Amino acid sequence: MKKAFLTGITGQDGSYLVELLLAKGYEVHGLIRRSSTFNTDRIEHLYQDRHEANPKLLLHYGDLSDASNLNRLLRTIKPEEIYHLGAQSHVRVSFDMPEYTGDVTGLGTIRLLDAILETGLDSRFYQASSSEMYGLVQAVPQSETTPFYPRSPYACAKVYSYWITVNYREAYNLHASNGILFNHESPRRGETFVTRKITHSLAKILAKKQKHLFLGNLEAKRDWGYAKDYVEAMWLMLQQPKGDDYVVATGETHSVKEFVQEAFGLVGLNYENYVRMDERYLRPTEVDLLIGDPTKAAKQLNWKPKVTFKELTKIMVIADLEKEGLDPKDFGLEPSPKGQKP
Ligand code: NAP
Ligand code: G4F
Repeated sequence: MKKAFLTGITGQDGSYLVELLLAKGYEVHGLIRRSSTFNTDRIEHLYQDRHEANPKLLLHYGDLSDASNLNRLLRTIKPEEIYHLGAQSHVRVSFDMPEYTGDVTGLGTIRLLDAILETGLDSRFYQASSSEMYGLVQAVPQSETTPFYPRSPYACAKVYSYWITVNYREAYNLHASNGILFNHESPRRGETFVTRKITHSLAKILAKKQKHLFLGNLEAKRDWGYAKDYVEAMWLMLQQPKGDDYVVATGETHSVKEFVQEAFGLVGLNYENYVRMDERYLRPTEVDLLIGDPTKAAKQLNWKPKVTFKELTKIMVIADLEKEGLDPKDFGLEPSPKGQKP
């Protein structure tokens, strides 16, 4: 039985990846942070198997700022595959906490890579790189050969992590890969990222618990895909004979305004009656346009996104209506599939 170790297991991507790995028969070990409240909501349905702890899902306390803990965990677990998803992942917040973001999102990666070297393991390594690294884009669309121009402390930290992963692959012959993932969303997306903020607020507006939705820049464009599709690409990268770097994207771009329009339109509302501008959500430097070229992933990994922009918006709107106790049928929408956590 293969063993995988995940950082960021409690996050959006970690929760979908652990589902995929358990379904493939892996024993999954995840790093979790000690918190004064539960932070395992997204994986609770996997951890508890008929009120017993799932023997194939093991959680370990730790933190990306704690190198000795990471070393100890790798030495004892000896995973064949490591998926490094943990990060301070919010771009706007990285302007408020630049040093912390550099430490966790940047140096956290070297702590993990060094732990692989020091323990002498030949674990395969996945680095969660980001389309934010393209920032002020130098080409349209962006591919594996497009130069980076980061526009936030978060993106700068991710550029460091990208290059240290390449460097360790070349210097120490590690099987290490960068997935340069463009934005990917789902009903499990954190509520402060724009897509989820929109669908969550829409449900609250319909439930009469909120009057307005306050947003920043509506003109920014993103290449939005579905998180469940994207974790498959991560797994595929670690099944290749050698480590490499891949763009994972849909190849389509839409503005924030288009997303709001689509979401509100699904329930018959005009977004202009609800959306208000709030300067607090603007960034000192913005990333105006992202659109990825996933040709290499399609050719080498045989990976393709399955869910379209409109389908993604619908999945998220329906899930948030249901969370608010509203019936999607009342708005002409089909409920989420039964027996699956959206
Ligand atoms: P997310 O939902 O924000 O999850 C981040 C995870 O990192 C959480 O499990 C969080 O733990 C953990 N974490 C944060 N600080 C940590 C620390 N100091 N030590 C240990 N763990 C820590 O992010 P996501 O959307 O799943 O994204 C996964 C990864 O892909 C991130 O590295 C992100 O930067 C990158 N990425 C995401 C996208 C996207 O569109 N989603 C695109 C490109 C790249 P808690 O639950 O305890 O907070
Ligand atoms: O949803 P966002 O916060 O995502 P952003 O900044 O693109 O970053 C996400 O995707 C990256 C991949 O490219 C990841 F690496 C990163 O970890 C994260 O997952 O913002 C998207 C756009 C931005 O242009 C922002 O200015 O939406 C705009 N926006 C407008 N109003 C807003 C808001 N963003 C947020 N979070 N909140 C708003 O009220």
